[in-house]
Amino acid sequence: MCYCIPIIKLYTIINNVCNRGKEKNQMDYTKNYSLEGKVAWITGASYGIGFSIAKAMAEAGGKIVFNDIRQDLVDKGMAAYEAEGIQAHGYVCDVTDENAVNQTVETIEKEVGPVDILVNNAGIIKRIPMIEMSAADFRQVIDVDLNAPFIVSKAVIPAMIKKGGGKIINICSMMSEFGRETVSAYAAAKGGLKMLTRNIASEYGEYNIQCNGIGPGYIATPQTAPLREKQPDGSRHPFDQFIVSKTPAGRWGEASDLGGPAVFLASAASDFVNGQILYVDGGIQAYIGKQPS
Ligand code: NAP
Ligand code: GCO
Repeated sequence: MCYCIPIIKLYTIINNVCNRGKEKNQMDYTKNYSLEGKVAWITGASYGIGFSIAKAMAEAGGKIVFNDIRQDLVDKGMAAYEAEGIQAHGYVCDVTDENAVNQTVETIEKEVGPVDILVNNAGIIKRIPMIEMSAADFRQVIDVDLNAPFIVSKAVIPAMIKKGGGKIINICSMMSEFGRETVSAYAAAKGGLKMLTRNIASEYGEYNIQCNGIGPGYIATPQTAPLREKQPDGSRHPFDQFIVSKTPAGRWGEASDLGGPAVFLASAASDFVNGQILYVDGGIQAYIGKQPS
């Protein structure tokens, strides 16, 4: 009498039961990172870091909203999202204009739904030695990089309170911690943005709103293109060589490197994470740097 058939059957049954349990655990685990049905507004996300964060949030199930300062740029952004198979909602809005922001929030709430996840991504930099920088230029950087995250966060928090919670992610910077030549306004803004992040976390945590920051290291986007430009003799920009030598990962970051950390901070998986700045910098802040050869 061959006993192998019942043994194989028994093994198959036990195997299925164990795998079902594993699949269920996997399902539960990924559920925590899902943004299914959440409205995510990533400011200034026609391209660059904002676009990559939006793409990752769409892949996690989020409904994507973005804005830019001109209709032609919004149209370009919409086409870029469509090319990725993402049905985004794009609006013309200068994030430094409080009336425009409040109007845009009203329109988003009507057309898409209340904002569940806000990513204050829009930002500019002006690289000018401080004593040569005009007060107007300094103010403009502070306006976009610090005042705007205040304005937009203030506009979306009431609906988040009403809804029982929300997520705010401020795109900070290594310059939230360090200075360097020519970026005084930017460092002041990003340092302030770190503390605004901590204050929103402190003031609105009781409403189940988590406010955290992401501090990208040096990322290859249009904003840092001048720091990576080839020299007239075809050699790499000195700053490019400097950054790569200071980064244990030995490379510039890609905008896509920020997608996963952003989805984590936007999801239920980070519901007890509040007021933190998550640095995504390839290890640059941990590293004293390689001895020059
Ligand atoms: P980027 O390529 O220059 O893109 C910035 C985006 O912000 C653009 O879409 C821009 O739109 C938009 N924007 C600027 N001012 C705006 C305003 N007043 N209203 C609405 N949108 C506005 O920059 P990025 O490298 O992707 O950086 C995105 C964020 O990450 C910024 O906050 C930046 O400070 C931060 N960051 C970047 C790095 C890096 O290495 N790249 C590192 C750390 C932090 P327009 O095209 O219309 O100007
Ligand atoms: C610069 C760069 C940096 C990066 C980024 C680093 O001129 O030093 O633009 O500021 O953009 O903010 O985290």
